[in-house]
Amino acid sequence: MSDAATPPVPPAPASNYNPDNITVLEGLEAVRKRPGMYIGDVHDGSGLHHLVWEVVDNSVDEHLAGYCKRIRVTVHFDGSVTVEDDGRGIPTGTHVEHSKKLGRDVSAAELVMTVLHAGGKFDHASYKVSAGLHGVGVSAVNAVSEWLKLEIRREGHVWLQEYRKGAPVTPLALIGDSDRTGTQVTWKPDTDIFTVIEWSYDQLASRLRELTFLNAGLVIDFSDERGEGRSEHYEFAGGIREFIELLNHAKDPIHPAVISFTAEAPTDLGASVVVDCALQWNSTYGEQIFAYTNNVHNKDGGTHLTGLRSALTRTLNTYGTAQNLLKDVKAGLLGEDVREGLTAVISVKHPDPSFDSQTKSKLVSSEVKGIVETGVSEKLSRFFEENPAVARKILEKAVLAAKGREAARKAREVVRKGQNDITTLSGKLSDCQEKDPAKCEIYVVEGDSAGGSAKQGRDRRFQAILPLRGKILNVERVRLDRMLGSEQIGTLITALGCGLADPEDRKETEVVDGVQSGKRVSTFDTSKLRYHRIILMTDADVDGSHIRTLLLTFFYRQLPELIENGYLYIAQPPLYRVRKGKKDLYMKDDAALDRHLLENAVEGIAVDASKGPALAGDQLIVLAKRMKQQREILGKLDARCDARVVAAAVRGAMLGRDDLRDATRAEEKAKATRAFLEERWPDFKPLDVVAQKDAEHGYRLVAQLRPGATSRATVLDWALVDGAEYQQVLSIEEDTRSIWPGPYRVRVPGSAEPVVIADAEALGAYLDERGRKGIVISRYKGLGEMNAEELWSTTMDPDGRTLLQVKDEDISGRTDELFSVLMGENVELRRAFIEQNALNVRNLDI
Ligand code: 0RA
Repeated sequence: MSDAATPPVPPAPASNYNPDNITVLEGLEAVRKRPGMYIGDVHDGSGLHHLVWEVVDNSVDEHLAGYCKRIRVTVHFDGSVTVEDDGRGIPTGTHVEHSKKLGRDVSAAELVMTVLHAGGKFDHASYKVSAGLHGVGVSAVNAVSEWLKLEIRREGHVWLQEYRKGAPVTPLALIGDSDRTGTQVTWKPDTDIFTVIEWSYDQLASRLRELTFLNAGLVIDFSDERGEGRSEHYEFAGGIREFIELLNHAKDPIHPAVISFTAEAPTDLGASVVVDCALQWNSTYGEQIFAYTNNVHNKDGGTHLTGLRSALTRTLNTYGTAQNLLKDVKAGLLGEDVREGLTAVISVKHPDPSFDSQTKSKLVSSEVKGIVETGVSEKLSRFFEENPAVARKILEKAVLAAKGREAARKAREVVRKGQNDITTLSGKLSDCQEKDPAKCEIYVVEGDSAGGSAKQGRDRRFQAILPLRGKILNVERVRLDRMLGSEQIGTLITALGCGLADPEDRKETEVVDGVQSGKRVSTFDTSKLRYHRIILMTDADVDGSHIRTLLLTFFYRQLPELIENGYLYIAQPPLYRVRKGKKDLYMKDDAALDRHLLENAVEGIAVDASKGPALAGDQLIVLAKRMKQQREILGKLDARCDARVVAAAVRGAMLGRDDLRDATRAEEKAKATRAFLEERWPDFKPLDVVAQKDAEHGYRLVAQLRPGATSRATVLDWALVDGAEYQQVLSIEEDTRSIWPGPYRVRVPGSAEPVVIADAEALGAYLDERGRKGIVISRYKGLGEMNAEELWSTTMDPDGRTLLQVKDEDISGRTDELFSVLMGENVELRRAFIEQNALNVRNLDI
């Protein structure tokens, strides 16, 4: 390629790069017109997160084809996302067939980015298993992006192409050399299409972790550059065995090693069906089985799950009978007995699976049941023969479960008989007058004193109060029969009125030979529920969050239907009271407090800039917020390159990414950066700031230190300057300079002389200080610190309160793990967790 002394310089972006690509882009126009059909709901976040899965799935396919080991996913602070892999890289060469059709040279890469479903078309052989959820391809992501950058490393070179709303705005240009290979896509979802761009860390993290488990050997790094910044490294050589270890890590396994096996069966479709299964029993009474087909979770199970269940029941009964371990259970073990305390994953790779619906929630390929059942029965029987001590423990557990089932049935009878007798609640429940459940609310309140204020403060027409004394029984650690005997839980169940579902009813109906025998049925009766808002109201301290977690555990484990129907809420008492003179204001969180402080800061003042209109009120707030954001981003970037160097490049040189593509411009910017550093931080004063050649990307600026000077890294490279964070710092700088440049004169009421402030940075600091003048902030610790009137107006009045609805999004991921850590038998883990979170109690919010 180009000579070493002159790095390649791609042409500057032109917005009309491709006048003749209308036909290709018609497909993408369809995606923009009906995004819901291609990527899902654009309002509730599901379509948004699908974008990541669509891109990541391509990288996972590259892994399944044997070429990609590592995937890196980064959420940037502005809502853009990067997915990078070390696969072969999308081919960059001209695609002959399409080029003929279009009458111009077009690369395979551009086709992948602009033609629906093109991703796999060029290379069928390596796409044995498609992980794609929707399978529309990266081009659909491109279509709904405000902008997208594609960077490919392949055959020694680095290529870059940029797009806007699906259309290329630059050609695929060779920009440097690299001995690595891979594909990197960065895009920003278009706000014309998505109403909210809010990435859920937990949703992304748990799915990426799951993908790593399901594909042994794959490594995924995830980082979130928003806020404080967080990151995860996922690498599980043991695959789903390690998944089981994690699911059980806060529990108490009854046998040390996870049992796992693989079975393979040929099909007439060419590729065979591969079954991976891992299981381990623990001392709890719950059951967790996750079923997957081609990396997609089938939340309603299907033929693989049915096969696994049959194999378990059959194998345990056969082995138990042969070993004379079932004398006490005459009728034999039921499925639920053998699955008590079981954690299992069944993962199937299938060349052509069928599902009951587009969401792939249930696998219906009938041949899979037999393949799984035979495979698991054979391997588990052999395992039992070879490990008789482990087999005996598992059988003993199942026998206890069968006996407990009988005891629980009796206990439930007792509760059933008593549950409709609301008179037993007198003295405990303060009921409301309204009888229509849709209009009724029940506040479940921690402790008698807060219960007293709530009783006085409530609107008794539709708000009921149920105070709970002390800590309720830890429902994770006790068996159903004992839990139902607890007074606190009994009172709660009676007050709700809907009873408890019989676990028998909650069992899934099964698919037999591809025929679904019926929908999930339950005699559990939500129509008897007496309140459609069940509101948990606990203190914002460690005890309060513990009690809240206990209650959530109870609902999550025993009454999940109430969560699924959206009946469960968490009250949000204010966190701060701001007192100014005699006036009190309440703030629900730090963001609200910050907003208030800013309003206080700008009250009554006006600021003259050296150019442009005078600033007051909201305009000042906007400026102050942007200055604060600029400071925060600089603080974060400090981890990658000394913030002083970054600030100097921005304020002293206005260094932009295109400057790094040109030797002369890079040199000039380096000088200006050095001059700013010398003047602003004379102590730091580097020896020099120079422009160096960068193999992969034009140039980079490097500050060279004096001997003895200390600093973090001092390299400003393409990745940093082209990144969302630096770009934001730069754009804030450009805006303030062009619209409201300093120095500033602040006019303060009652003072004749204005306060003169040199630059925007100092103005931000001045406003920060002014915001705290004359006010007293106190942080609430408990509900008991509020009187009835305060509690009503801040937390219970439907016109002024905020309620957090409890959602049940993530059964396989963090929610369940969190419950187990907090509620399980492992005291060490629990203590560590609570200590870790004590200073940050709101993290316990689920
Ligand atoms: C088409 C053909 C080949 C690879 C890819 C697409 C590919 C796409 C993506 C999207 C994200 N990461 C990706 N990695 C690869 C085959 C290339 C060859 O045969 O060398």
